[in-house]
Amino acid sequence: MSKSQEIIEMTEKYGAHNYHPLPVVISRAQGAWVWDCEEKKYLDFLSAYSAVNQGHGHPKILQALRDQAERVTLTSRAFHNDQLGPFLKQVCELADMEMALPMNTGAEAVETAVKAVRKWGYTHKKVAGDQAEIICCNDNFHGRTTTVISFSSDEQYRDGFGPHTPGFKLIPFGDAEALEAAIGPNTVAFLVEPIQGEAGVVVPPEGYLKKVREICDRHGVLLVLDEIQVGLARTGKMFCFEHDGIRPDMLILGKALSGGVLPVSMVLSSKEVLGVFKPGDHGSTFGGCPIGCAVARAAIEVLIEEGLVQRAAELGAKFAERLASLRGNKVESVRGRGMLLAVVLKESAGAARGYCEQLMEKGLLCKETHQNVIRFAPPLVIDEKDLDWAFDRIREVLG
Ligand code: IF1
Repeated sequence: MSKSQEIIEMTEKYGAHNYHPLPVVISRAQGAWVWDCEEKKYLDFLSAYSAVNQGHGHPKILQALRDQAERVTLTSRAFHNDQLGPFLKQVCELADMEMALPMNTGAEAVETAVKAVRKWGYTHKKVAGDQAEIICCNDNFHGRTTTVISFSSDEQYRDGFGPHTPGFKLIPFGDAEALEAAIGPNTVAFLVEPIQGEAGVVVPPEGYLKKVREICDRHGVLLVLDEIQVGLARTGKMFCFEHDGIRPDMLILGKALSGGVLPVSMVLSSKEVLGVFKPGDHGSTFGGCPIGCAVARAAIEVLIEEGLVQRAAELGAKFAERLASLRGNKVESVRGRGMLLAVVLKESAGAARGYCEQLMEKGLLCKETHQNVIRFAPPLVIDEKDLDWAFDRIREVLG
């Protein structure tokens, strides 16, 4: 039995079966490439769901990790540490926000956002106790905690995990009129992904966020954008909302904030909104830890120094055009923005999973989402010639 096979069996035997991964065991990685236990090499076309925008094993980020590991890794927030202040300042300036609150995983940051807008609703909008309502979209993905799945529209994510947290209302994604109709006196926020990732890289109609911004303003509703997957250069802008020329009231970041090295997430907003948290209201043992902050500071510098925003825009536009040329027997359409792309398969083509397995055999790692969509999201540092190589493999399988 191969080492990889042995590891897969061990993982299946001792691990809960909450995933169905492709049968590849990654043991090391560099840039856009990963190697399995038998030293077979694969091109990473998922980037850990856009967490590894800066590429695997980035030397600058790893150096920050090593340096900080030697100094101090964790202090808790009972004391200050010398990495947190500079990190908060850097991200606030990057996003042009007044205040930030660091957490670890994306779902925790979404939970933090929910708590902040609810409390803002009670203290500033004068909503009656426990009546605050948050509007979200069908087919959203914001994480896996019990409150976050309470506003999922996906039965698999919700069923069997109740009782669910009340206070959420769902509307169709991309429909500004539906938002206006759903807003009531107790609505405190609209939480939305600028592009729905898990739903299958669904880009809303042109002008959607502009209309949403205007509606939220008119009703005194906070616009909260979950940019955990689409933020930080992935779509060809530092933040996806820049495509629409608007600004959110609250921004949620995660994944690539640490370049995929440690779980670092964050909620950014105004002093008015994040100011609702008083000492003791909220926290996290690891949130804002010096090692996370040091790594994230380096990860953000890499995005800027290496021009990864521009790179995502240019390489993404080219690659999208090439993918579009594959439309035909199997490929129905191509969608996405920057380097967050997806091909939608025709119903007659069969399940996306099988194509991901074929691509894996050829050395290209992609992941299906739902039955008929394959997402393409390589690290933004990928070489152009590696993109050419990937395209040839994709054409062999989907052309
Ligand atoms: C898994 C999906 C992607 C996210 C947005 C919050 C979170 C996520 C927009 C929560 C996380 C991850 C979770 C991961 C797979 C991946 C995913 F397929 F599940 F939906 F990317 F599309 N908001 N997305 O995309 O962040 O708590 O995980 O740090 O296996 O569940 P987290």
